[in-house]
Amino acid sequence: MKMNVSGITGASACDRAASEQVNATRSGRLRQMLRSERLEFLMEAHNGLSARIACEAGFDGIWASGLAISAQFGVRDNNEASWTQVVDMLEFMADASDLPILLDGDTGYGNFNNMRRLVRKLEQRGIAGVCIEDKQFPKANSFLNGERQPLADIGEFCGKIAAGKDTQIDPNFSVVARVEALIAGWSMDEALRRAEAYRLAGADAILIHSKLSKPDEILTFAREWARRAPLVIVPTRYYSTPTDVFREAGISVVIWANHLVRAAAAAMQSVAKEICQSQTLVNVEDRIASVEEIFRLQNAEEYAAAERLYLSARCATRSAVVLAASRGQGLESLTTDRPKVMLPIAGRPLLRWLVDSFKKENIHDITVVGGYCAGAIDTTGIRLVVNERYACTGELASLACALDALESETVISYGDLLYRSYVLRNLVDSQADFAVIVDSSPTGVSNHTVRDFACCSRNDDRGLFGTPVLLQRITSAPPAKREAFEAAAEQDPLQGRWIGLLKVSDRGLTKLKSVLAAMQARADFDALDVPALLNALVADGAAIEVLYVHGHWRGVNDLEEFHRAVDFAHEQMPFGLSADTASPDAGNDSSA
Ligand code: SPV
Ligand code: MG
Repeated sequence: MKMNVSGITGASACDRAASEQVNATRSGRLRQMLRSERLEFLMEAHNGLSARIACEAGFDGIWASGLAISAQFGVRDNNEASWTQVVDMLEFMADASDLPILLDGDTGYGNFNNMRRLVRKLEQRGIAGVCIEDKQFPKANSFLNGERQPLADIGEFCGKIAAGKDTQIDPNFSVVARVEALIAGWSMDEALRRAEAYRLAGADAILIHSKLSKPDEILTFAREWARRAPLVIVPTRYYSTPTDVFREAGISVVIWANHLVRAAAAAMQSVAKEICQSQTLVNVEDRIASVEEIFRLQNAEEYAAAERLYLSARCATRSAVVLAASRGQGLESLTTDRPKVMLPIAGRPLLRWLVDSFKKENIHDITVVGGYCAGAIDTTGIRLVVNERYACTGELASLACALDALESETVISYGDLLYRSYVLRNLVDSQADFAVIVDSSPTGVSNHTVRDFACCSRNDDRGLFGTPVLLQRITSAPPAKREAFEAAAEQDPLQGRWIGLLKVSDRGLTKLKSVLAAMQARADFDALDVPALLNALVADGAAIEVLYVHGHWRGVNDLEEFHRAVDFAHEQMPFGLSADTASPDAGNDSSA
């Protein structure tokens, strides 16, 4: 399957703009920029992040500046970074945006042979062109004692240009020849003589450089040159010149050569100083890019989309939703200031037991739907969403609040459950689109609570390799109708009790969402619970696999169940950790 960058949700405008120009190669676009009648601009970038920022700002091309790349490495612009280190950085830059990149290739990093190898490697990495300057290796930046720097022999430099042009495979790859005569204190005639020789040797454009604060010599050169080949300039020193002057002089491309690395340095200096002096982040937080903005620039959203597309079901991220909006009937004395899910059980809130059990099964994306006293829910390791209407709505309304979190295989769980670890493992291992845990033990069936009884296609034969069992319906009966309910159960025997755990596969999730959406249109939606959803799924043709357990879990629906859950939790403690020593408030459960 081929994944188009633009086909992924979250691809930035930068990616989209790039993919729309898919027919114009990067090298083709750079060549167009050099040849176009308009004045064009290249923006300096020095790593993947700055390349992306240049792209998002709207530039059509990038100058991979030698000064900026060496500076971001923390070394001097004297060929201290090796050429392969530069090329490695170019690869990140080319990946971060689809803009054409013109590499500031210094002197070509050696002689004609180094130039040949450089061009081959640049083409392999999708770089659109290289600019080489007529100095000697190792070069120094033009603004550092430029006049003391020896120029290359013209013949030797022409050979280097020709070697590059002969090596390129892509006809649009550009070699720009940079004339340093004016920097080194030579005459205008020498600059023009060199430029002409380089043009004849095959250069696609001439970069004429000047260190003056006025554009005079550049304008003289341009007039004398008379558009024999595209002219490129770097107005770092004569920056105050109105851009229209360059337009009128017939310049093809202006390079803004070092402004992103300088901007970054200024911002980093100021922020580092502020944090160091104030020993707090509070003064800088609002003045710097948010962490979310960094994620966006890294295209983190695309990763999430690709993960959904490519990770197999078994290793896909799994999520869990815990329905924990209720206070808990019959538990009022324990839940004056916290929801049921925060009741301490053997020293830990019920929710912690659940979260730990999920984490053991590699489920780290955990959404808890709170309601009653939601502010008292410990949000460590979970995402809390709140059903604001918890007081007058039921479980399905809470589940609907968490729908956004449902994107991959999901376990939906009541918030008042404790179970042995194998129970969740079996559920997660199920290959079915829907699976539920049903307790077939007598306590499960004849528990004094009266909801969530399961009618299944077969009894629990407690054999290891039974045929798959499917859920037929979940039944509840209010206490007042208990007898009638038991009578009904005799004719239509119940196989156990659904314990409140449901697993839904990626595929099942689509169905669940559509069934839930249909139920949301019902007038009685606010009163509906998860069993109603399970019944609606069955009615819609969903096969819900039943995984039987025989005890080994506890619900917490009233005081008596709460005490039994505490005992159960103590039994689950690791050997050697007695109930009394396992945690500071162990043993306080009944008084909590
Ligand atoms: C660079 O950006 O590295 C250049 C331009 O070569 S300049 O620094 O002006 O020489
Ligand atoms: Mg340079």
